[in-house]
Amino acid sequence: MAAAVIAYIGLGSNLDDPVRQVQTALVELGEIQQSCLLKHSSLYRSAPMGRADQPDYINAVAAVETALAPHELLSQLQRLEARHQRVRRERWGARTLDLDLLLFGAAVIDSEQLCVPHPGLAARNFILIPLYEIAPDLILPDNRGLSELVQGCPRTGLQRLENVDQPLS
Ligand code: A4P
Ligand code: MG
Repeated sequence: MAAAVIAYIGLGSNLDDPVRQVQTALVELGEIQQSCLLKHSSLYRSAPMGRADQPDYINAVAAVETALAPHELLSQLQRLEARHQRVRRERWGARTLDLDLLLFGAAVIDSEQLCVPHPGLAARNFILIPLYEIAPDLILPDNRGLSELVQGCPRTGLQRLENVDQPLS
């Protein structure tokens, strides 16, 4: 693989057997070209952010080593979402699979299609806690330590799932 970077991907699903959607997506992340799946967090159940009248989400975070450029990786993530029959209806509404590019090495990107670090990263417990599980020493591009962010992060509505298959373990 050419010069590779570690990217962190947030996975979320709250429709059509969300645990299975996330487990399958974790396997599929490992099949992306010029990339390999290094680690993933446990699966977590989380109360919905946004509209309250939607099912709970299943969330997880994965670390992928990739030689793709950030926009190429985003395209691959969108192809995967499409394979899970993700239909974009409304912002923050229910979905079969949402894949967010949370971090791409130390890159800071602000283009029309891609904003990295993901703007919701520091404010969402369903991203911070699983990310901390797999990368406790991570420093964000703005030099904030992940551990500091996690300390100030309430765990309200978030529950780690104990008895589900974890594709890499
Ligand atoms: N885009 C820009 N930056 C990125 C990035 N870093 N990663 C663009 C992925 N996409 C990025 O995304 C809209 C556009 O954002 C894409 O075309 C891409 O070019 P989208 O996935 O179609 O839209 P969305 O997901 O409905 O909106 P948004 O604002 O991305 O929502 P979020 O932030 O993904 O939130 N509650 C719980 N508990 N758990 C969840 O996972 N997720 C959401 C969706 C709402 N509530 C949730 C959860
Ligand atoms: Mg999204």
